[in-house]
Amino acid sequence: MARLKTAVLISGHGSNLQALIDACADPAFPAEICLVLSNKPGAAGLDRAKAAGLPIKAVSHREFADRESFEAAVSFELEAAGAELVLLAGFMRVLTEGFVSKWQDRLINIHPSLLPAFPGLDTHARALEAGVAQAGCTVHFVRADVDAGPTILQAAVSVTNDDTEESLAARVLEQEHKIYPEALRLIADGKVTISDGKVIVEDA
Ligand code: 4DW
Ligand code: GAR
Repeated sequence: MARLKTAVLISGHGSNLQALIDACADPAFPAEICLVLSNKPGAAGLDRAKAAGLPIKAVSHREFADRESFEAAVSFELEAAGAELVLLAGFMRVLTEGFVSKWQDRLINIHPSLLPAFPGLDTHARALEAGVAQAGCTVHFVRADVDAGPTILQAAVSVTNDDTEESLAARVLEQEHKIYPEALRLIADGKVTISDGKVIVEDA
């Protein structure tokens, strides 16, 4: 069967991208990466993609007058690459309603907290400050409201007494690297549907 053509949007380090690259390296995996696009031309993730022999594009938001024209350029590249699904992996530009509706239900993000807890930045510091016993990460469909949208998968990690922001972030990131490829597999296998604003995962 044809593999689902997936584009990955990044801004930085790209460790989640690497997990996705590693998963897609298995010819039996139901998705393939057709493009890695960064809004930051120097993003380390672009080197990871290049090393894996994947098509890359840098579309610097700084070269556009407004978000809409930046997003039009991003959509152009996604369509040229034949993307059927778009994964945000540490992509740091807010996407407006126009882009989100164009890619409605084909646009996914990973966030380093158990949403709806701790949306936004500095999630680990805020989780520690709040004294939660469980932290984690969420793969979700993207909506115009940031860090909102139907949840596809979550993984929890226990917070320990001696956790720091760094130690907690590292344990959560390990889980991110598991659930993002897992979510991609479920989507590519056609096992993820949205009903009444909530995700239904077949066989889950
Ligand atoms: C996210 C939310 C806000 C900013 C950056 C990232 C989370 C993931 C995400 C990226 N783009 C998105 C989402 C999302 O969940 N929903 C939508 N689009 N619609 C953020 O505030 N970024 C600012 C810039 C930061 C920078 O360039 O370093 C910004 O002004 O866009
Ligand atoms: C990841 O922890 C991801 O969940 C987070 O940025 C990091 C990117 O790391 N995303 C957000 O905070 C979105 N709001 P990576 O570049 O190594 O994949």
